[in-house]
Amino acid sequence: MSKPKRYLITSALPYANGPIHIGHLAGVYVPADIYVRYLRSKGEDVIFIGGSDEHGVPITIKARKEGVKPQDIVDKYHAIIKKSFEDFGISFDIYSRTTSAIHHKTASDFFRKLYDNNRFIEKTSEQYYDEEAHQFLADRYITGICPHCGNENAYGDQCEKCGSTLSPMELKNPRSAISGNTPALRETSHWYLPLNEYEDFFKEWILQNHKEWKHNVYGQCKSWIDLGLQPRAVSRDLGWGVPVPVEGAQGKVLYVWFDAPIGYISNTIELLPDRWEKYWKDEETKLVHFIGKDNIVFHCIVFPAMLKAHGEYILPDNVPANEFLNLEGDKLSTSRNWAVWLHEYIEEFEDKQDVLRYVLCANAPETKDNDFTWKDFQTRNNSELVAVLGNFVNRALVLTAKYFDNKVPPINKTTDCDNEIIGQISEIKYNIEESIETYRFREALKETMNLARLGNKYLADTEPWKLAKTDMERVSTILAVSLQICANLTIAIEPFMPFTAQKLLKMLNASQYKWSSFGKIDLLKTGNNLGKAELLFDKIEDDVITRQIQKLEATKKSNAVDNCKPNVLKPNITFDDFAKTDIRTGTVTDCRKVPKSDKLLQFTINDGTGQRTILSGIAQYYPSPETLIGTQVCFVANFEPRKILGIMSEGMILSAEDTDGKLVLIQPSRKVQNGTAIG
Ligand code: B3M
Ligand code: ZN
Repeated sequence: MSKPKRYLITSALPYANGPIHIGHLAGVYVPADIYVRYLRSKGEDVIFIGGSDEHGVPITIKARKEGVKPQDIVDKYHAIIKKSFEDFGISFDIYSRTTSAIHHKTASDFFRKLYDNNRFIEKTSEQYYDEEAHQFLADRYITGICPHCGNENAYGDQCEKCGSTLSPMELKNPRSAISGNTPALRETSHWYLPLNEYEDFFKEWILQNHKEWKHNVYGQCKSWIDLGLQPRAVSRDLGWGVPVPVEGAQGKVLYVWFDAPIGYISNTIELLPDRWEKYWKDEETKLVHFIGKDNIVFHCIVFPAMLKAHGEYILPDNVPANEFLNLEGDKLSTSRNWAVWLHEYIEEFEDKQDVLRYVLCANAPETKDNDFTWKDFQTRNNSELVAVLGNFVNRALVLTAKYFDNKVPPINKTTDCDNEIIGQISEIKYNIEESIETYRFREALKETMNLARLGNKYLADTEPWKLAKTDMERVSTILAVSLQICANLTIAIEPFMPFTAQKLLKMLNASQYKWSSFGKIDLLKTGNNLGKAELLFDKIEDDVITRQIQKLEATKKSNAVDNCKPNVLKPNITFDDFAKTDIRTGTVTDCRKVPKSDKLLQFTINDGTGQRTILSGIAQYYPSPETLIGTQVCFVANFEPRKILGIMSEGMILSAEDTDGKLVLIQPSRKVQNGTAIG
């Protein structure tokens, strides 16, 4: 398209059924944020839309498991996710949610318009119904035997054991996950978007006119189109979502993938109630969706078909979807807790948001799946951020403090070497622009670091510390040019590392520059005082990395144990079997971390007859163990004593594991005598 008048940038709305991790950041939010910050720096008219996706079956399943309402689940995770984005500087203009009243109205009106214009087809089919729970069962709510591998606990949409995609009708011996009963088949009718009618349009719009889209995106679209597009149901029988605004459609809601992308529109309306249409309905707006590869079909085919069916909206100019990020060689997984959670990272690496942003961008899964390893994280921090960027800035500032009383010296004696360096700044600027504008953020970041490399090389070649004895005019020029490179760096790094850019600006005693100033060497005024030089980055030591790796190893071990645990109830036992276990109550008289262990707490328990020591592997869930002193716990008193890390543990404290794998102590609901038998 010719130069756009304005930009509308969206990033996938994460499901509010869990916190977010590095995979989300690397795949979607860091690239989107880089793009947006760059456009803002260029003075473009841009809005950045985000929000939580709060409908859909997984949220209802989680709520049911936890015995709470779906609204409680989304309230909890929306807040956690929103905070993570703020912590990492993802600069949304709005971060809203699909349970908002504006969204319900927008999605409902959108459906109604398509309905009124006969854009849907209505079809009746048989679906499983739970007669005890009085509801139709979403695919995930039906379990049964996988026809391919015999797994007894396959879901109606997928077998997690062999990975096959299933439909509920294929399951042998289907059961309702709600009541456990065999479901009945009942007729139900739904509305379908006839994607098949748009096939010619997609052939032209994507296959002909968007050959510039990333290979992975274009390739996925092409294979969908080549396979032939099918009508897609846009409603579901479910009690959680946007109600279908049609008479007689009680108990039906819009399918989550119908309402969620409309969330981009709703959130724009919420942000700009009077001006939102300019962004969505004017051909001179450039709309870009940042997403992960699993969302490609919805953003390139389903949502555009919806927008086209509506008729008033523009279509995306690009959908630069990324591939997936793995962690230490394994697929990131929420259910297996195989992730680096952002809310945990920020606690453990306070003020190192930019280090993670940097590593995730430098290693972004732009063209293929990529791996995040803690070793690589450490290396990139120590030998790139500290040794290249931090080192250059520090040398320029420290030398200026030493020779020029911390004031910007004049450029008064240039040589070819200076001029060549100055020329290269503009070249780097051009390379960064070209890369960002074609969504090659890794390349852009590499070029940005080249600016710091250039600075280091310049100082190494000219050696101002040696010239200080003989030629202060040269020293003045070299340090002035170096400081101007630092000022240029604040512009270059801002999209990638906004916190560091601010820190550096403060050290230079300057305020933020626009992109148009990039390449100039008079950004800092001669004679101006600089601020205090601090280190931009600190070295990350081995023990910090070892601790993170150990944490993952512990996860791996506990996953292996979980996998061995049968999914079904254990065989019956007699009362005599049970009576062998001596479970009692006791009061915690002391509780502390076991040195050199991340997992273990050492309890001292008053068991009614005296004090006993018991170790329990729950340290990570009770970060302030001293608060447990005075509370009562339940423990197995006749558990064979054993020595762990040199400490004799005399029993086992009872705890339960909740759905996200966290352990919680079992405690009497009111105080009872110490040593009381449980049974
Ligand atoms: N919530 C899926 C996901 O988080 C979905 C994206 C919606 S974007 C409109 O990957
Ligand atoms: Zn299977």
